Amino acid sequence: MSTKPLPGGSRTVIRDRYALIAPDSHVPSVLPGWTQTTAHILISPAMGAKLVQTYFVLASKASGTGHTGEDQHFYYVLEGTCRINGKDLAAGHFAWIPPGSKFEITSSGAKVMHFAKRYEKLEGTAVPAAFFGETSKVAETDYLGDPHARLRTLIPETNLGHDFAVNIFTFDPGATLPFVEIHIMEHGLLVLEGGGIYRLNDDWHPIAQGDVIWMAPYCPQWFIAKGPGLTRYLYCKNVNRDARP
Ligand code: UGY
Ligand code: MN
Repeated sequence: MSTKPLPGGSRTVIRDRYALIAPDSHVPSVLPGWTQTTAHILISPAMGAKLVQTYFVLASKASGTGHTGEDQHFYYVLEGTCRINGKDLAAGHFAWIPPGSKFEITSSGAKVMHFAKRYEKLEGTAVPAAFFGETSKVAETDYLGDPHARLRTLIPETNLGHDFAVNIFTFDPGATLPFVEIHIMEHGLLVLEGGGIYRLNDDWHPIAQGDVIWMAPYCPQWFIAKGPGLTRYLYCKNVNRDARP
């Protein structure tokens, strides 16, 4: 049985305050500096976001080079292996590259989720150095006291030099966000596994692995995980700054 939507149908919706982008809607972009790579720019300022979230599919002999400029970059390896600025990374590994830095990626096959956001300097704090990490080495903590909803914080938010969080949420079947959140921070999100029902603004959407969600500031948001297995999503959030425009 096919899971493809009927012609002319898709779960993808683009609204003023949020977007849900299902994998069947992806269209590749050609990006300068990249070879043997398919880039899907899924969230961007063109839809009203302040961040850019891009899904890269690197084929054999793929490479990408460039400069972060005023942005910081976060790379999360979903599948395969690649080398970023001299460091070998496998699935579940990640890299944070500061603004004002060169980046160089090579691979012979990988799928990578990329977040970019303009870095906001805070008086009196240093711009952090580039770092690399592995999801399995980051401890999980219960989210607001709920052992069935657990969070891994991949960027050390306690360092006020960082203005960007990237976290992985893991939900047991039936676990929920504890309340309908409304906050000034913006999110970009990728469902890594599992699924459930996401409330976005005044709409409730079924979501599944591979879905990407953009939540604008103040977009009401809530989630319940379906099961039978775990649900995990990777998401980013602006933090540690006065987020007023
Ligand atoms: O960090 C957060 O704001 C998180 N609880 N939001 C979310 O998962 N939609
Ligand atoms: Mn939130």
